[in-house]
Amino acid sequence: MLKLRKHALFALGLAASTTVATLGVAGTSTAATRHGLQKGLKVFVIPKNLGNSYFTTADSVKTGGALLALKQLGEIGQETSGTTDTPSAQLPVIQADISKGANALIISATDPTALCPTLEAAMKRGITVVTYDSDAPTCRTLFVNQASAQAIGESEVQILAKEIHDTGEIAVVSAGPSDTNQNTWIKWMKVELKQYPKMKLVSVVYGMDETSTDTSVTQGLLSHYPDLKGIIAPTSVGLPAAAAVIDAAHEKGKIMLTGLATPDEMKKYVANGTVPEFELWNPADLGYLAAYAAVELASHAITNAAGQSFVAGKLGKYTVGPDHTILLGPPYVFDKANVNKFNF
Ligand code: RAM
Repeated sequence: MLKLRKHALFALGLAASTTVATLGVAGTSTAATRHGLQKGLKVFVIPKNLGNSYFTTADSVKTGGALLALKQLGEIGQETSGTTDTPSAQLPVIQADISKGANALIISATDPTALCPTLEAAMKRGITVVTYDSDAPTCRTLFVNQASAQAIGESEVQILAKEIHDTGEIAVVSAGPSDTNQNTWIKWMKVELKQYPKMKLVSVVYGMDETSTDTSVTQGLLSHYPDLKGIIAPTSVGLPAAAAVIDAAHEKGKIMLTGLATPDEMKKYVANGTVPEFELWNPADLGYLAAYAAVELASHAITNAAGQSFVAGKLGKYTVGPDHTILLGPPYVFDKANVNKFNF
């Protein structure tokens, strides 16, 4: 079993981000000249859907995300997507971005395969395809992974197990049914659950990263499973929505909850005990790193082969690992003692 650790360095990195970012700007432009990164590239950042604050943080200039890195590198960056977490909403946007002359696409995939014919055609035309947050493993140049999927799946189960004393019925409130990231984490949760024979996963429901759907599927779980003891919501929209339902139903303490979400959305639920612990990574760093990787690849400064490395501005040096993947870092556990130190 993976041991849960709190990563002091991560916290330090966030606290120090303003200073480091300032230094990073100067370092970046030098690196750009030295390594011959192209400027003026058209780069589209395509989250699963628009209006999700996790992606706003990952992508925006003001949060230090993907569009800031693109601006610093002299590229033309734009965030585009559909309004629902589905491949049918995301696909036409990707196709439109390609027609607009994209040099690179940075995508959080709503499906591991449905986007592939379009993405493969794009790569044949020389467009760099980088996935971030959620992968399409067979049809991209590189995946920028926020944290090991195995570590996320295992640690989510471990947190809930601690809260319900390893016993009882549990459910998962996920995002879209074909989202690669949530489905991979759930796969690892199921593996980890084998270590907890008294915990039974009774249902996986899909809230579509929409507060209203997350709310109704969580209410549905409460009425269908009167003995439910715990919920894991590995989605930043689902976890606060599920927490609000548990609060309103006065199930606090009877049904324990954990998952993945941004600290700002969870502070009140950590303070009132509804969600004692949850996890995430730094979404802005994820977007920033993905943007650097896309520009490095589109400029042919690196290839996607294991061992290739580059300096991602303020974040420092990253190296391509196995399966054409770059790893941002370990997941971070938030609780009462640390959650108020974060502002995103
Ligand atoms: C939602 C999205 C995203 C996921 C986070 C934790 O914002 O589903 O893909 O990584 O939650």
